[in-house]
Amino acid sequence: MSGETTTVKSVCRMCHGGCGALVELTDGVPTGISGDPENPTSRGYFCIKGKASLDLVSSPDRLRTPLARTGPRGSGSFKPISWDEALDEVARNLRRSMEQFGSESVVFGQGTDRNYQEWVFRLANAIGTPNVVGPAHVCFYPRVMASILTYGGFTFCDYHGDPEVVLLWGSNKVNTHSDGVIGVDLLGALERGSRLVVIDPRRTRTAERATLHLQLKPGTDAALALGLIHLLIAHDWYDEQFVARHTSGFDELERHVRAYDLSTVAGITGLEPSLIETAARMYARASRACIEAGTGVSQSDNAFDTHRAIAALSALSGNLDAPGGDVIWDPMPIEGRRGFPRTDLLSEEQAAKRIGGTAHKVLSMSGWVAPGDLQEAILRDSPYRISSMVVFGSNPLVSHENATATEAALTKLDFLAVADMFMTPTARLADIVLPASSWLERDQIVEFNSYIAARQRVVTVEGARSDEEMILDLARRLDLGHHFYPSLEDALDAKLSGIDLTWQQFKKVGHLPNTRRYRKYATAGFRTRSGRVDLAHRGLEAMGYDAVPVFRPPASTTDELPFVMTSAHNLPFFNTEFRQLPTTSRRYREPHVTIHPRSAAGLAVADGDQVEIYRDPEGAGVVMTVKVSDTVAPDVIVADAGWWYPGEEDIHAATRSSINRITDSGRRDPYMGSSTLRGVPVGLRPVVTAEAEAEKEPEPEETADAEAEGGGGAHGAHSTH
Ligand SMILES: Nc1nc2c(c(=O)[nH]1)N[C@H]1C(S)=C(S)[C@@H](COP(=O)(O)OP(=O)(O)OC[C@H]3O[C@@H](n4cnc5c(=O)[nH]c(N)nc54)[C@H](O)[C@@H]3O)O[C@H]1N2
Ligand SMILES: Nc1nc2c(c(=O)[nH]1)N[C@H]1C(S)=C(S)[C@@H](COP(=O)(O)OP(=O)(O)OC[C@H]3O[C@@H](n4cnc5c(=O)[nH]c(N)nc54)[C@H](O)[C@@H]3O)O[C@H]1N2
Ligand code: SF4
Ligand SMILES: [Mo]
Repeated sequence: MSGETTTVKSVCRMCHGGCGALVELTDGVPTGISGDPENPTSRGYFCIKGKASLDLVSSPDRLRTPLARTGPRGSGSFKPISWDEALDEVARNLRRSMEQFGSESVVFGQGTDRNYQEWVFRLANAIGTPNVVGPAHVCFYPRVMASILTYGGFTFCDYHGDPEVVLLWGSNKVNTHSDGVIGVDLLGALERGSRLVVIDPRRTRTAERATLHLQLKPGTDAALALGLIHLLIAHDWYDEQFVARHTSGFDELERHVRAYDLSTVAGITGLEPSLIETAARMYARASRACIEAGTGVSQSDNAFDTHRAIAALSALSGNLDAPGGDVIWDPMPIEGRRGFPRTDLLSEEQAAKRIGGTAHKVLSMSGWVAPGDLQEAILRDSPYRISSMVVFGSNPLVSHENATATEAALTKLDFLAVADMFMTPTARLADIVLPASSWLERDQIVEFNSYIAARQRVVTVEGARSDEEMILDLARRLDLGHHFYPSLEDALDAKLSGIDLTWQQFKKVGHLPNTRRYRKYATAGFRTRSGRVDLAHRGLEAMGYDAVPVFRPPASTTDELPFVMTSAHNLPFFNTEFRQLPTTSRRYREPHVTIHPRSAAGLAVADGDQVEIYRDPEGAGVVMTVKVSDTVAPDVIVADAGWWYPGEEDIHAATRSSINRITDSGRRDPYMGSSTLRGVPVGLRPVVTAEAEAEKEPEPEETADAEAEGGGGAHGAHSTH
């Protein structure tokens, strides 16, 4: 040991953010990690999850060998096998399913995007199955498809163009970033004077910094969006020239939103009329304004139309593709998300067989299957038998709605393989478990709208492989190698050929910015069929949908289910991840449900008590720890999503606090199949056991959430006892 220290630059992937990372190695072993001050996007920023990265490499829980099931499904009995044996077994089962029941009987599962998603789609297309299931329906795609159908592209807030006003709508980007460290850009814009309007049923730390906080009732966003459109038109606050030249369907939308007058919208959303009007004026009168909409909007049966109404607002206010507004970026000339999946390999006949294709047509256009549709298909063998599934980087037993149906469906499959870094509850159900490498162990091109970057392998964990390598190997075993590349490096070279760099050269460059161009429509029009912004959409109408976005009221509370439950993503975790890492779970050991002081008093519960959240008063609920806080309204509760206990071997014990045990796909968005995960009527009952009494620990002074959002007030509300 020489004690020699080196530093390698890479790009963090503990969330979607992609912060520049400096990894310090001593004798080849990672000993430190920090933000890269030279990274032009993140400029040195690094959060608690980024700092936890090295735990991934050292964690005793990391899977380091492929496993084959030896006991009944879910029993957790596995034996170690070699990579060759494991991949042979996966390939053998996929072949068997394809031969017996057709290619469509093979399904791929993919979680939230991890920069290899396009590989999974390419494998599916090469095999000839149209079925890739994932959380797209409640994550990014309601927003993506609403923008694409309305104005032919996807927009991002142009923070560098200094928006005067930013609408943070069902999104808390300061905590969640995504797509290129948006939180850092947002904070920069605020420092330079942008004013913030937050639309969120929860008073987040970000909301406390806002000029206006519209604390609406969960699930009423579409009514608010239509009401804002109404105000813009009624007050002549819209960009008439833009509307005349570049939109279609204005009159139809105008007639439709007349029903959403100020007092109606105030009644639906629970907001003061004057607050709505002030927000409308502030947004519309600003010369530059953008909207950052998130999963607060996407996780409901009104997801797509709410995003469509928000897209219309951007157009009406004249901020579309304008400086400081909502800008459509041209893709960079690399073979990335668009080209790499090779949709041309999937025949029209096979594409038409996509599960949920007739029920949720717009989601299907994006290539995804909604979990609810897949659960039904598997359990009913309808429209055809689903036989095998390979899951890459997803934990559906915790992340998909309706855990009971998910478990039944996964258990019914003839064959299930799961690629993951850890033994998750989903992996416990698998026949074959494939140990995946972490971001520190990978060569990968990170593709964002505003730049591409090189994530380079820093360290090797013996036994683990990247998903890309697994897919290359599987393709070869299925005689589909000719649709892929001889090696990962060949694939990376091919992806970069459009910018005339090899992977080895790009690693040295590290980061390449995209060029931003405004108002491209002035010469080229919008990339819609009409060439305009479709405020009323004839294509959707022809598919049997409403031409204009509509408001669907959320389910009402009842005497038995008096609370509206919503959720948010936590700062120290990433969806269902990192519950086993010391750095992230040190201070945040249990799932919390935030309850207003008055409601807590009514239930006779205080900070640190356990409550059960239920949908069925007779049935089992989900157990969480109470956090009493007036950051929510008395009839609203906010439950942590994605919770499971890595220490528990039994699947049900491990998922006892997973909120998706009580969500379902009963109320779904007609376009996207989005399930209602936010805005769910629930009941609460205290859990009183002697054990709970004895185990009750004092609440930590500062939660990790408080650390992130800057300390002070919001979550420090005192117990009512
Ligand atoms: N009730 C409720 N449900 C929700 C949400 C909510 O807010 N409320 N949020 C929804 C949203 S937006 C999303 S995106 C989904 C997330 O759903 P998922 O994507 O299923 O969940 P994750 O926890 O992000 O990732 C799952 C697994 O990927 C593994 N993993 C990480 N990196 C890699 C890798 O490189 N390769 C492989 N093979 N495995 C890897 C992790 O160890 C983890 O077990 O959940 C959705 N579900
Ligand atoms: N730290 C961290 N970062 C993450 C993730 C994570 O788990 N942790 N997950 C990643 C993923 S997969 C995604 S999709 C993104 C999501 O990123 P965001 O869209 O920012 O997601 P959330 O923080 O879950 O939700 C945003 C806000 O919606 C609010 N909300 C809840 N219900 C409603 C409602 O009915 N209406 C409105 N208007 N707001 C509502 C919540 O209170 C919350 O503050 O974050 C990504 N980044
Ligand atoms: S914000 Fe995301 S990318 Fe940046 S350091 Fe944190 S986890 Fe890593
Ligand atoms: Mo997501």
